[in-house]
Amino acid sequence: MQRLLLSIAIGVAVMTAPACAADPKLTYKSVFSTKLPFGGKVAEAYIPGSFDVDGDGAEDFAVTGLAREDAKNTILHSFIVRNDAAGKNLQVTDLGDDGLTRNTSGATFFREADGATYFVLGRNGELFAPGVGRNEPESFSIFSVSGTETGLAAQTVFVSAEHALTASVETCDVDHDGTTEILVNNYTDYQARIVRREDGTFHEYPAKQWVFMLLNAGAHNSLNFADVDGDGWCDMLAAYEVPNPKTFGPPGVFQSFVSLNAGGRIGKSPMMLPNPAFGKHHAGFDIRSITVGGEALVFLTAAEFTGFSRDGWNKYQMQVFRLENNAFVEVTKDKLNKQLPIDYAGQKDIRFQDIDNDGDPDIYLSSYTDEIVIYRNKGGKFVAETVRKADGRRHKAVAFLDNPLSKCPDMVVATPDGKLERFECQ
Ligand SMILES: [Ca+2]
Ligand SMILES: [Ca+2]
Ligand SMILES: [Ca+2]
Ligand SMILES: [Ca+2]
Repeated sequence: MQRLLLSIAIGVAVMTAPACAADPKLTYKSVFSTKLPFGGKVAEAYIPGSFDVDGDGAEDFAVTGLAREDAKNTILHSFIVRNDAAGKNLQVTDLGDDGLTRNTSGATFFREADGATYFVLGRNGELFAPGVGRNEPESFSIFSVSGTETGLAAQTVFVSAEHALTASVETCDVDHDGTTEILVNNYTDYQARIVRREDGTFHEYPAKQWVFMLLNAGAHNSLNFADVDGDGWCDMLAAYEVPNPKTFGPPGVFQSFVSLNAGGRIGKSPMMLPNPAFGKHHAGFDIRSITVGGEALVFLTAAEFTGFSRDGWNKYQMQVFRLENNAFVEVTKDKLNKQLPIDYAGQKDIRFQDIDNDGDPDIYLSSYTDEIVIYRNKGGKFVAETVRKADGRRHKAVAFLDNPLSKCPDMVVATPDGKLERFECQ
């Protein structure tokens, strides 16, 4: 009898073990797809921002594209899309002429204290070489966005008269006065600007009133805000793409740094990130920061530079740093279980979001690789997991969108053939 009970106990243990697995792999089911009217030949699609515009709990998002390399006159439409929580639907709103772009490296949503919600779209006309595409829309636009019964509505409230290659747009209330500062950075004149709403209209200022920056050393492909030291004020993170912008020659000194906010102004003294993984010739792309378990971490994608061509960037990888005694220490091997195969790194490639709904931030790392892979946060270590196998399309544009009716965030994918597909978490 004793042996029989033991057998039953073992049998139960074996049978229940798989069902009790703490964190089964995420699975997604395709529930809807639609064709986007880009109006031109698209080489890549991007999802550069997400935000719950209409306040129904389901995150909405933006879609832009990169025009095909062999179609110099092609400009593309940009869209904001309502992610309908209850239905199997995606409602697409075209941003019209003020959203036309050949490429974009930066876009973001933000909401002011009075509830007004805006979408800022950087419109970058460059086509892989300096000076090309300068006759195309080259600006940035701000749209007032809101929810309606049929989707989202967008109205242009500002178009910059400056003509510069917009490298990024990021937002933060830098000085805590209740008004959001929009930091617009560009490739051509290296003078970043701040745009902010005052008395109901938007005004442009030199960024120096809010941000001391190293402006002349190179193009900041990535400037971001995050509170790295936990004092409640947003700090600035920067990663250089090419430190010699005038010649577009090989980078000489890699610079990637964090500047802390001191009483409403981003400080003068940058805290450099060490970069032991590369030699002299390399560059930083995206740089982001989150706090995990009370510990501030900075994530950087970087690559080695071997020549100014499309094949000139190699050894893409993500590095992780921790702030210790006012200095950054690389902790990549402690925080990532492996390097994902990044073919190309660009803006907004590192995104933090709780993708598996366990309360801890996970990471989606965008790339040109075919699979869709996330890093799941397992006790502070980020472990790679493939959530969609290769299907022959390059998945640059992927977003995980909070949806109160789903088990975990929806996955939305925009593909270079102009399709937009929504997947539900099972
Ligand atoms: Ca919504
Ligand atoms: Ca402010
Ligand atoms: Ca801070
Ligand atoms: Ca999580």
